[in-house]
Amino acid sequence: MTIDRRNFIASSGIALVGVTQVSGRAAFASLPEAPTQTSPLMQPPLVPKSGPDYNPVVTLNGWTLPWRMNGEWKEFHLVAEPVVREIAPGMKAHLWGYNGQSPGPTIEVVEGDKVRIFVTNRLPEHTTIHWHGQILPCGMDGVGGVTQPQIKPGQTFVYEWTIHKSGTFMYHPHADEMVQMAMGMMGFFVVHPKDPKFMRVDRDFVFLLNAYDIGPGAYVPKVNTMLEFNLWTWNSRAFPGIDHLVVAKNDKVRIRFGNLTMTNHPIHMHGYDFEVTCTDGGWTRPESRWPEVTVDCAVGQMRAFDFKATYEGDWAFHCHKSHHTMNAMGHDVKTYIGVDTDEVKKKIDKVVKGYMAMGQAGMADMGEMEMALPDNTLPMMTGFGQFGPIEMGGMFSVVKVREGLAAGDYKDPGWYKHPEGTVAFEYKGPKAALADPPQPPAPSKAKGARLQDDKAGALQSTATKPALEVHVVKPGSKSGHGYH
Ligand SMILES: [Cu+2]
Repeated sequence: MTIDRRNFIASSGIALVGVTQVSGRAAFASLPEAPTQTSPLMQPPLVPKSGPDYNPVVTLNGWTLPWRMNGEWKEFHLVAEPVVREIAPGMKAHLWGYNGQSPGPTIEVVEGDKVRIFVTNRLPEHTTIHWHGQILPCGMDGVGGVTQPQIKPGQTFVYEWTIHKSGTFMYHPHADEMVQMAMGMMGFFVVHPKDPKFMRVDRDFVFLLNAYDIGPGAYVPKVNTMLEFNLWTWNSRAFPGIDHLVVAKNDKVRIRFGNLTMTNHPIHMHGYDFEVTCTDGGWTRPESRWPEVTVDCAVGQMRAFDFKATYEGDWAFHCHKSHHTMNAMGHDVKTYIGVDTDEVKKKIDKVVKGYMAMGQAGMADMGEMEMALPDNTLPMMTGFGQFGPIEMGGMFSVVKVREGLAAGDYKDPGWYKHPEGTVAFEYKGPKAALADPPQPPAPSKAKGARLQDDKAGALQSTATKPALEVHVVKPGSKSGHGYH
């Protein structure tokens, strides 16, 4: 069936706006195609085939939304819908997103473009889209109740505006926000400068910082969580599922990110200093820039930094909050440093088979152990590099700088081959006499261990004289660790 303009506008809920007031409100013969993406892996950048030239961005573990030209309008079609997202190999989450993925596809346009974005709602509840950072007519701002009615399930709304400025933006719902963002609804929005030479780089990576609270073995995020998130992700992926950032030596590189979690993230890159060149407010003035190796990205902010890839290597790139570089299990583990857990293990093993006392000498052993986990659960820290376990999770990746990569080659080049004599090494000469390090005070004489756990509760009555407190580590137990 062909939809004429009158029917279309009425059915899409924008009948209240006078048609003559909006010059671009042309007749729509049909909705643009709404491509979907099933792969959680990085898709090749979308090189522009017409219009102004620009270097397209690369979305970590994501993709760019194709568009069609309709007269002078660039038309996109976003579909808000339930999706299944692989957070990392071994764990899938049932989220809400756009066009088959969470986050939704990256939208790329050029300063001065006339943009028309169709938004179809296939969620079980209403939604809207807010175009974070864009200068646009107030009625296109996407705030449910304030600038438009909510988009009900089954409805399609149309957003139209002329793109005023280039820069780094995002989109997200402004309807039932806590739930919809906790479920993964968000996407990146990049506007390239009209002048192809302005601030041009060779490689331009984008991702959104997001977080989930998904219990071990579960598939759906707890949407009422305010601070106690247990999965810290970039584009809904946790290490080791996050793409490496592959760049050629001497490339001009930009990394852009936006924060839609409920806490700040100090994003740190090894091996380089960089300068923040863009925020969601626009390009920073050159005289306002200074060198950094860590840039904090507050909630609802976006940052882009630039550097020249002078130094070859595998450079760690991560959030500097160390509990944001671990996955769900780590949040329930207590401190055992300096505790002799052998006796306790024997006792607990009678109640909880296979109980492991972890962390007597720190927790590094968890990076390597093959622990039995519930289905659909990521280990707390994991991943192997060329020198052993990486002991990371969450918001962690590696910037791989290599000589001689072709432009547009984003394939993983493997681990860096260090030139001889440039890797830290073990000293094997004579040992120095060192004083014994101080020890924490020994616990008072133990006759038994006090066990703190529902299942171990029965044991507690038989155990006498509590001496050391042991928490049985099992999936699903919840221990608060305060504000993030
Ligand atoms: Cu963080």
